[in-house]
Amino acid sequence: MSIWQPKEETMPREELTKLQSERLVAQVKRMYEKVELFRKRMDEAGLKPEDIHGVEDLHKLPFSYKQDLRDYYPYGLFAVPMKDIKRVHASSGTTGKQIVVGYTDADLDMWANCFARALAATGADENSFVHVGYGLGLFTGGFGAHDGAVKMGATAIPISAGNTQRQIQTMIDFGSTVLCCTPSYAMYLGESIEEQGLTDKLSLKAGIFGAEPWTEEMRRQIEEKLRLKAYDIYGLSEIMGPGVSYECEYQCGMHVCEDHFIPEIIDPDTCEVLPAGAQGELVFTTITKEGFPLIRYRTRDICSLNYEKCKCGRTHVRMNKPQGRTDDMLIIRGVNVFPSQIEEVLLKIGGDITPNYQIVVDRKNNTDTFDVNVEMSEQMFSDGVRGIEAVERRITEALKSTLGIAPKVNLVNPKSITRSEGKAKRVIDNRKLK
Ligand code: DLL
Repeated sequence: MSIWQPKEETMPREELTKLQSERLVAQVKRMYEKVELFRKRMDEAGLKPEDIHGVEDLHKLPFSYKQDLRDYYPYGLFAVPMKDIKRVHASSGTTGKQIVVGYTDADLDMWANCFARALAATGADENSFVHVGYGLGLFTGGFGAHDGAVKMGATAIPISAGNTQRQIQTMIDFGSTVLCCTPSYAMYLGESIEEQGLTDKLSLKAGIFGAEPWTEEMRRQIEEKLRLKAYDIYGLSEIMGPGVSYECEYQCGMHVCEDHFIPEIIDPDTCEVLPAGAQGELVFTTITKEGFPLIRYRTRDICSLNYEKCKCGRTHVRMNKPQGRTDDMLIIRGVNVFPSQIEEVLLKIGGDITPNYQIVVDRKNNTDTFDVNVEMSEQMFSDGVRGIEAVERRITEALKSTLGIAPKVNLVNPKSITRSEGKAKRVIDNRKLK
């Protein structure tokens, strides 16, 4: 597979650390001058830009949080005049006010190159047809993938998300070779294509899927249904959107574009920086962004970093698949539950059930109720739904042994759980309303 920017992506670690240090020092200085909140936090910590000499001083710098973006909504954290901001994106998230981020020309160019790195890592080149099935709009997914495809010189197909039938027709007629969308939508497309017997008509070689957590088992199923190799890609609006990190052909973690973003793993409770390999909260510092730079941004994503050499030749550190978010974790009857644990169990069971599920949590008589609704397979449905209770019991047992508590499992009809073309909504927590 080719490497899009070999000089940057294979830079020896020593050189990379030097580059990061220079960029960090300059970024801190610029932000101290231009961003009021950052200056205030530095002053409160008794720090001056001159105290930061390189990456070895990173841990001294103050953290930043999603709440900061809400407090300074919409443009209060931008570090350049608005005339230099060429595009804004926004993320609504699942709770709270939307957040806004802005990019200069140089930022957009950097982002396009990062996504092109991810494309090149799948074997894509100027002869590829890149089907952009992420939403094109304020969400960063669509434009990130589109600009990356254009930067590479491939043919971009900016179809955006939604209208499954049109997606399938376009994919077949236009000869899409790389599919970019969320893994849950890829699964949905795969199911629909399989049902219509159109699998043979596809020209797909690779898929670049991200924006939500997904398991290895889901990867296997998507690969089987769409006959492609599925790659993971990670990003978040606050830092850049898709392409902050991406998988290479060895698929053993996602290479972080370390010439632009410095990752750290911290203990979310004590805020202490953890050693390489330890699992904790991912924190990012942008070191080249002009429009909306961030220092030590708390992503809330839980993962670990691997600095070992990768067989692909890239020297950039790999982060493993985020295992969930510190704010995604449900506490049900005192037990920590991550939606990804449930997905893993359902995928392992397979057979009569699909991995389409929704968790519904509520509180009745001061006790948490915990339901997991799972769609049965078309096969089971057409067989007349025999043995439904036995299957529900089997799932309950499997979930209980993984989670430590037993949910009430309800098998529901195929395709009855609402799907969105974007991210899947896996959790309904009605306790928050009470
Ligand atoms: O989801 C950016 C993106 C678009 C990434 C397309 C990849 C592909 P946000 O909407 O701001 O941005 O959501 C960011 O989504 O903090 C993670 O919790 C989650 N996330 C993103 N990629 C992955 C992934 C985009 N590959 C939040 N695996 C992040 C697991 C992911 N979680």
